[in-house]
Amino acid sequence: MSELATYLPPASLAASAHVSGMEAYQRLCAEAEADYEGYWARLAREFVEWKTPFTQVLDSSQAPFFRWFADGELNVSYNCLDRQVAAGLGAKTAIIFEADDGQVTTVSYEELLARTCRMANALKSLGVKKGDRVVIYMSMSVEGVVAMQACARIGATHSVVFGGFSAQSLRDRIEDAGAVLVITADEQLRGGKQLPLKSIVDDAIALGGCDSLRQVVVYRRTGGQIAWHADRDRWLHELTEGQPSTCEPEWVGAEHPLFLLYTSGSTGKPKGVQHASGGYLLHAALTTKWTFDLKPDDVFWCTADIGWVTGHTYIAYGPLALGATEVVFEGVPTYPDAARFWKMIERHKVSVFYTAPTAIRSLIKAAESNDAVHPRHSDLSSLRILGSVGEPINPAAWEWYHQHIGGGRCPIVDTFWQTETGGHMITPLPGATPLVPGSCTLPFPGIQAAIVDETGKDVPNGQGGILVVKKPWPSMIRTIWGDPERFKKSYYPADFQGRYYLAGDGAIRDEKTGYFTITGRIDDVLNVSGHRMGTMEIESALVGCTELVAEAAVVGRPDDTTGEAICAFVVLKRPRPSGDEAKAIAKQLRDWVGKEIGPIAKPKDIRFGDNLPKTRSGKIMRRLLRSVAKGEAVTQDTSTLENPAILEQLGQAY
Ligand code: 6R9
Repeated sequence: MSELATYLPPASLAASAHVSGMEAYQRLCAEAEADYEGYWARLAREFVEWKTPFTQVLDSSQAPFFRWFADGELNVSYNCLDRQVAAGLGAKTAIIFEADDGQVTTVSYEELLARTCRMANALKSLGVKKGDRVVIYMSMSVEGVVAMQACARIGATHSVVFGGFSAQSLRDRIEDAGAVLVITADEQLRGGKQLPLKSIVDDAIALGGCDSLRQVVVYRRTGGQIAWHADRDRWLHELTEGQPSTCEPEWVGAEHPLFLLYTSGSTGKPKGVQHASGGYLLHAALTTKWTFDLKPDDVFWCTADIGWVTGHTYIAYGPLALGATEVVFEGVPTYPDAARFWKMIERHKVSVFYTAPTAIRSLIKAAESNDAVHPRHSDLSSLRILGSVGEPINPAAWEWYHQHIGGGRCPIVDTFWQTETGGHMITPLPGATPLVPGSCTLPFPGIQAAIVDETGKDVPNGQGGILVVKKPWPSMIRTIWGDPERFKKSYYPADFQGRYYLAGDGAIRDEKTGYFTITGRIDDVLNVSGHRMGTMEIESALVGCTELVAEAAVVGRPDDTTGEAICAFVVLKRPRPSGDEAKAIAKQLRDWVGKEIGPIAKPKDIRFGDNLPKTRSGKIMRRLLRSVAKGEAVTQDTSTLENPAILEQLGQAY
């Protein structure tokens, strides 16, 4: 890695950056090193407005259930909205919303505050109280952000469920969270298509088990036909009509759960990652400011969906906590054509653009096969900083992004972080860090990232190992909702005597620079287009198709566009199919998984076998399946394999 080109921050950007030059970065790291709690306390006072100032900083008395600023009181929505209005930013544009069909609306801070208050009052009128859980199942919209802010305002804990998840997945999350209310929309618009939302909520409830749920609030987006259950369904516009545009914020303790967000783990059902209010808000605001060097005149655009953590921290909270102007986009990057992003950057004069490698890779492909959608036809001169998140960005995609989108002048911040970490953990700072394509470079100041071996011992640079964080940080996961034991086992395992946070990724540091490169998950979690998917989840969905499937194993294989692709090996309850029959069954199973989990979990490849490769003790040999999935010759030792002939069969196409 050290022999690869490094890109220095442009001098003009470095000169005026919030963190200007490597010495400034190192000073911050040294400050945290010298007085860890003092460092975070200083920033917490600078970035968060407290109703009641905290006197405690880090409380480790119940480790690994760490608490930050616990006796402080605040309101997150107050910090994002009222604070800006009070500072004279009421008329400033908070959100530039571009709809799927290209229609643009802007919302000022004043208006966003009024809409948040009306929705907060509406929720209160339905009896929603502090601590209640509210599921938000909406697509990208101003209302989605308002719903999150309104929950924060009244102290309700939101749990946003990505609009692409199925009724079954939604049901599981409503049940696990014990949600009292779901906020949804009649339908969503994506790529010119009207797709269902409310009917999926109906299906989720019909599956049973949502006993805690009292009401469903529906935002009218398309006006499409939907079924109505007068006893529980309420239109959002009817509820908010006539509600006062002010609402006293509910002051909560810093540890009050701001949100739950379900994410895939290596085993079992998705886990409800619980985040607190104070520490989370601090890191959201702090990282938005330093990592993106955000200034008052910037137009920030994070292309993530609010259904993922990136949309929480870098759409719903971070930019608003700084009084920034941000773009919120309803649609998809390929509609009406694959120049949509570039045209939007030009239209809205976006200066900081944050997206995922999978989007970049698919837009490179599109631009290479159709010149009309190439970014050079758009004026991208407003851009100053680019960002990447969700998965490793391969150097070729990095270089293209740098040259064709950034015009060779914009630093790319490759931000490594997770749902559990709340915000950036390892990332360049654009006015300080020399960049190496493919490396997320160095820890954010104050974050004690390290690489260790299986016993928790530090490994030297140049030698790969397990990525850990040695000290707790303010925006870290607090627990897994309803399952503290699983929290401990997943993140503070006994292997490291419960001392270190285990990220679940492997990493390596460069021998000379000490730069981090993430080498991928070390558990059974796949990363498909930046979305986390547990292989076990997909396997259990497949074997849940009891009419057809006897056994299934799921592995990932590298994919040029999506990073990893899902490959499923299936043993049917009928003889192994071939030709058209195999194709038809594969489609049926893909649709089944789409229905069980959501379209993002549909396996790209499905192979059929009379059996799976197993050891004599009956364990599925996944490492062999990974080779078969890649289409490479199996070179590993197969001596423990009970039925070697099966590998050839599983490798066959149909
Ligand atoms: C923010 C987010 C987390 C997992 C993480 C890692 C992968 C995220 C990355 C990256 C390499 C980066 N990941 N950012 N890998 N470089 N810059 O994506 O959260 O959905 O929880 O996924 O994504 O494997 O462990 P989440």
